[in-house]
Amino acid sequence: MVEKRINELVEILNKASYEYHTLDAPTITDQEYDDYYAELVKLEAAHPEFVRDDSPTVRVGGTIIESFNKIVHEVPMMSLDDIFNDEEILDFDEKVRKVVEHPTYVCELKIDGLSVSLLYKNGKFVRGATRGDGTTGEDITHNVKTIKSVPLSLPKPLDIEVRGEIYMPKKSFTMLNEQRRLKGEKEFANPRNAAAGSVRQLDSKVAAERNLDTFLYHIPNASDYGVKTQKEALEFMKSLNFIVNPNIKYCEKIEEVIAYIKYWQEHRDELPYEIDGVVIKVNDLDEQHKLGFTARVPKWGIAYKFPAVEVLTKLIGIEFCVGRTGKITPRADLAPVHLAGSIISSVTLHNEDYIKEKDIKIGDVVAIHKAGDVIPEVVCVKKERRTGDEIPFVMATTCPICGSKLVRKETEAAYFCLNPKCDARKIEGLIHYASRDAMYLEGFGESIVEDFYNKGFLHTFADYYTLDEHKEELKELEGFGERSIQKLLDAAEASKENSLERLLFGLGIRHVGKKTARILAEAYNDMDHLIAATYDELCIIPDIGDIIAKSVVDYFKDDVNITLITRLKELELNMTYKGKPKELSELFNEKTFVLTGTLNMPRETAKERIEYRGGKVTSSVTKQTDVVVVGTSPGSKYKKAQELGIEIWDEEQFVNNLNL
Ligand code: 3B8
Repeated sequence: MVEKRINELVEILNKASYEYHTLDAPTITDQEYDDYYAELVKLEAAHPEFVRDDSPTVRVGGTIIESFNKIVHEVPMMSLDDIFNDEEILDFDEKVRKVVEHPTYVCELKIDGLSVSLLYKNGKFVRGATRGDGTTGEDITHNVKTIKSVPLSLPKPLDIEVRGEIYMPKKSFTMLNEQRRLKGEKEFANPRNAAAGSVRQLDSKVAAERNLDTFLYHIPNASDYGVKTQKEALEFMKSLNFIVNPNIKYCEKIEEVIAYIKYWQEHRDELPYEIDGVVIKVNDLDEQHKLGFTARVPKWGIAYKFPAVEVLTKLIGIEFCVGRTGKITPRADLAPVHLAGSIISSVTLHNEDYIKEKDIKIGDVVAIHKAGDVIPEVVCVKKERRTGDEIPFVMATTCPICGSKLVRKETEAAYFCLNPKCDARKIEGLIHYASRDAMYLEGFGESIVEDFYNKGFLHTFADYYTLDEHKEELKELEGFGERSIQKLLDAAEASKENSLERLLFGLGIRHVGKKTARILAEAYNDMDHLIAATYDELCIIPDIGDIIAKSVVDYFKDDVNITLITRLKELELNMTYKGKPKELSELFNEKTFVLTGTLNMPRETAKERIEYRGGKVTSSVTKQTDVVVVGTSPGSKYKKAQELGIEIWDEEQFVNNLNL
């Protein structure tokens, strides 16, 4: 009885998971899925003897291995030769034609992930392995099992190996890095590294949380299954419930191949995952066989790599920027160049050591690159392009803004301006106070803050809350109207309600980052208690070391700071801790939103913000809707949401929830 029900549940859940993750066409609701799943968990716990290898409960991970076992690939797992331009495509075609009279090709997107081999015995998934050096790879079965689109059992009891790519979708990558940033962990440079890092985990729980996905593109012994072409191989894998990339193209002529490459080079940004080129394969397997392999690579396929997201430009000069802590950062001015969709005219050079290490001189031709969403940086100097007229870099000795002498701190590679009255430091401090992670004064961007500072409206944090005194003068400024000014005033007013940790972070106390601010707010609950805290007391708090403790005590010892805080209190800023906000993901991740009525925020922005946090926005209210965000004068959707008992947020609540 129980065994039968377990079998039934596994079948239902695996089918639902396939429809959801592979076909992107669910037939049951999340709630139904969760109910079946809960029933299965319960039965499995009571009857471990009936737990199936392909039970969806294995997807949550939990298997921890001690080290990676080596495996030997039955058929070597080769890579492809890279080519970079049209001429090389024609060369490839010509070489193929020497062996095959009328070749036809299949083009596939070249997914930027890591290669994986999946092995099935009698239709059951038995092993996942990395490519490694092509002969020997590593056993990553425990992690592969957590990837929801990898079938644990096939519709036919086959012995088969399939190969493809494991990758991390762009959205998952962005979310993962956002979480890591919040936790103060090192961010991944790009989705590829994030995916590689995830399958290299010994504990499969980590991989299970990473939202990895797959595309399969190769069957080593395809002809054993009656498959005659690469196109059929892809279709065959699809029929076995694997995810095959839908953007493949069968090409009769090499011109079509070239057109396909051109198309995807221009449209790659629209894909929800990263590609780094296009793979071209001779379609017919007999013809592939005739062409054979070199010692390293197949002769029947090739990888066209998109131009590296790297350009050359001239470094015109080096300027020094002053941060709010007084830290001086050298910045390169560049002759403006197009790079991965934007125009770059400057790039940070971090510090003196960085410049010396890369041997950067003014007037050099430098290579600039940008990986994914990451900030552009100098890859290297093209020394062969030097003329002898380049000017050596000399670190500034005085602050470019206030002229005070710079000090190099022993523990850091950076120089600092120690003048607390330095305009640059003050402006940076004001910008920081208003920033998203601090007090979040929406609308107060860098240039507005700087402008207001220079006009004399904004010198201390308290001035943000008395800007209405300058309303008439502000209206005179270019680009400001009644409405835009009111918005700024409203944003300042709204920020008064923020929980204590935002204020603590915004104040810019040395060594008090976002995480520390939260720890302090949680420990002391309100500002007055924190002000009264002693050094010894602070040191007892977990994660607060003596450097932070000293810095906090010093900050509150300074009368200037106490006067400021008293003033902020008079202005009715909240100075208490309002409790733990929910995790980002809980509120938005995988939730379906409907927006209705008029929102102050542009709809596109609202949509982007929801999607950025892992939610999606649909247009009509159904039982699948999780949250309806309601603006002013909402229509029938609001009514429907009420009828269906769906969670409803007004705009204020929405903004609060966004703003964690
Ligand atoms: C043979 C075929 C290597 C590959 C291949 O999207 C071989 O086909 C290979 F020896 O690496 N990254 C693809 C991708 C990669 C490969 C491939 N097809 N679509 C990819």
